[in-house]
Amino acid sequence: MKWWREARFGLFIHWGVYAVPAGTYNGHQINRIGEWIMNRGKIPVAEYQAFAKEFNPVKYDPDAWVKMAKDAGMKYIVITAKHHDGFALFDSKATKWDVVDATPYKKDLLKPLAAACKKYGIKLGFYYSQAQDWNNPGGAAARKVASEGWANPDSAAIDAYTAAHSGHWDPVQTSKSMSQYIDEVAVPQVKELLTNYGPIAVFWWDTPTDMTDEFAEKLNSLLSLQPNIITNDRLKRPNFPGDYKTPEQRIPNLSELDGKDWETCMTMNETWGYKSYAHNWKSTETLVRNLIDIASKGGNYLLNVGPKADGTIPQESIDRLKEVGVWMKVNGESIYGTKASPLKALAWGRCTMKEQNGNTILYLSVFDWPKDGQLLVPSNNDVVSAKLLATGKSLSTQKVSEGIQIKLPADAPNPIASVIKLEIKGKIGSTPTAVADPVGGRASVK
Ligand code: FHN
Repeated sequence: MKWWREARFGLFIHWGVYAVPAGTYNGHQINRIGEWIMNRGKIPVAEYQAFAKEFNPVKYDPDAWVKMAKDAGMKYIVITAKHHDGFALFDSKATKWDVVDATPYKKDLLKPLAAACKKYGIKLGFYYSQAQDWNNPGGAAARKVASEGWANPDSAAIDAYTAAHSGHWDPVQTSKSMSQYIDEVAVPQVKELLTNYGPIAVFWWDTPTDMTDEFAEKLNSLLSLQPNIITNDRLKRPNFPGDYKTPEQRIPNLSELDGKDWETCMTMNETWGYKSYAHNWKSTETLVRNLIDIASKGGNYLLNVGPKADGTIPQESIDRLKEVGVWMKVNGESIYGTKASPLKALAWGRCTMKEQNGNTILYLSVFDWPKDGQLLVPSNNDVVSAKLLATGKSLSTQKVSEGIQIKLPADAPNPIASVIKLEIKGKIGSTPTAVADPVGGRASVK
């Protein structure tokens, strides 16, 4: 887990055939996340598979994708090798429902991505939907009420069918058993992913619908093909906890953390897979502050992009990642290899920590620049040095009864977050009265 704990920031990529309908089916905008369009829209298997004929990512540039992640300050990438629609982004011998056999593109998408990751020193992880698979017969389908997808006049009949067929809506889906699906599709595909793409750093399971411990063990045992691999906690609960927990679309409160490793995965807009009309983008300020907030609590941030069917990433995502990279270039040392804040909640921002040569380095990310130019840090320790990362300029400090007071310049170097590197003697001692948390639970998610 060492590299992962130091990395703190990764790129999630949700990409597949769902990028073709991009949220619209038969003229209806289908509600909720884009990669679920087949299930939410109750699209028959043959109709959905026809979308693959239009999946032709001729503009796919894995080198540029990986460079984009690296420039944003990300250290690893996790891509949907296969999502719930069962479509494999790789050349799979286990099924024809893959990019090579079912699309005009006909080329493995993961091979060149693995090569680019190697070139740029970025770790590669595979997301794999081990249980849900709506196209390969026998795969599971989480049951969703039809009318939630769109005002389908046939909703009542469809719902009766899905209730009687464990969530499935097309007879083809249940033409094999789940046990057959596990043995004939999931096991061979996981083997392919663990043998054909060089070193794989992370295996990211998702939604253990209808999984059994027996199925899970068949998949889990394959991980020995990559002895250094780490996995998340979504293979099958509770007996396969993996290496880290995965809060989704939210940053946990301090009270929820239990000492286990964790990673918050999050979208930049309101969907993982591309939807042409999803424009509710988080600001760069939110993204940077989320990353800082997560690091201050000892977690990782896995931030998603949803590429289009032509292989391009939405410009809004590219722009934001570029801006996050600008902040990371100056302030990255306050994120990488840091530990959770030893201080209680801080009114003006967040704190991360490193322990070095018996001393403690506190990285103080100031969100709300104090109007009186004085930053109060609730620590009794003696100060070794204090400086602004943005300018390298030393700052004067003074010990007061409530802690250490740092004198700041009048203006914040960065309105999103300005970082002060404060080195103090020894380990953090008793913390005098901590300042109340104005964010209220500090669970800023948006
Ligand atoms: O159902 C999926 C969803 O489509 C998406 O992949 C997210 C990412 O964490 N995981 C599942 C929901 O928890």
